[in-house]
Amino acid sequence: MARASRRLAIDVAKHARALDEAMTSGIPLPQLSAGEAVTLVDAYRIQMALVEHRLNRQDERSGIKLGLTSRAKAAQMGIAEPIYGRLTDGMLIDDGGEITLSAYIQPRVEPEIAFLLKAPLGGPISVAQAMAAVEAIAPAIEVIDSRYRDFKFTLADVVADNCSAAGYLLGPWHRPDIDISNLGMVLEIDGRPVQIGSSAAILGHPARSLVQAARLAALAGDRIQAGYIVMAGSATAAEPLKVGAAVSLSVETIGRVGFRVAMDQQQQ
Ligand code: 0L1
Ligand code: MG
Repeated sequence: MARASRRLAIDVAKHARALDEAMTSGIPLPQLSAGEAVTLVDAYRIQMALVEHRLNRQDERSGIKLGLTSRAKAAQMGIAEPIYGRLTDGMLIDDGGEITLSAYIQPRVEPEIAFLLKAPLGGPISVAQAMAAVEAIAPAIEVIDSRYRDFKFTLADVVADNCSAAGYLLGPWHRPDIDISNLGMVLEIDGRPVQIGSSAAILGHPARSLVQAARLAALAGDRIQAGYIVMAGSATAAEPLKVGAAVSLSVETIGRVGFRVAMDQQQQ
């Protein structure tokens, strides 16, 4: 007689704790999926529990991020599916500020567009409905960092690791009626362009990231609230960060945002 195959329930708290410890200790982990089968539903449950650790250390929720929303990112990471992560205020880096590499494991930067929401988002919505919920738009940089060794992961691994979320910067805010469908984006390190792209590379239009976010929120067990920041995802492949680097992003029409990596890597 065929035996019904039963999957053992995954230990969500254990995996969330391990990922949180990897972040705080700076010691990366082997992939979760190497040890056991992890579904996407499991992965979003681990992500939620992982972010609870930050919230228990006094962070507050500030928004969400979409990842893997451009072909360049999908090709770089070998995963072609938009993913949903959670942002907290402790991840915010001041525009013009400085970070230390010792606070991260293997950080990279990505050129993005950010939205500030004035209304909640959820369910199946159109681009026009998504844009009606937007208060403002800004050029933005995301700092990503994988808690897995060598930045190697499956879709479920990276979702569990909160989509590699580590930091984000916001440039000047603008009214949302600016046409953001095809804005030139230049990421510079030490004054040299290292990634050049267009906002059109973000799912064809960055507002489509809002539509995807609204769709994925239920799967992620999350609610997208008014007042949230939404990072739309990178227009290009990510660039690794080095000691002393000056990083800036210029987005046509909407301006610049940037920061510096400290020379002295002692954590402040
Ligand atoms: O924000 C992103 O597009 C990255 C999502 C996770 C994949 C990665 O770490 O590169
Ligand atoms: Mg990103």
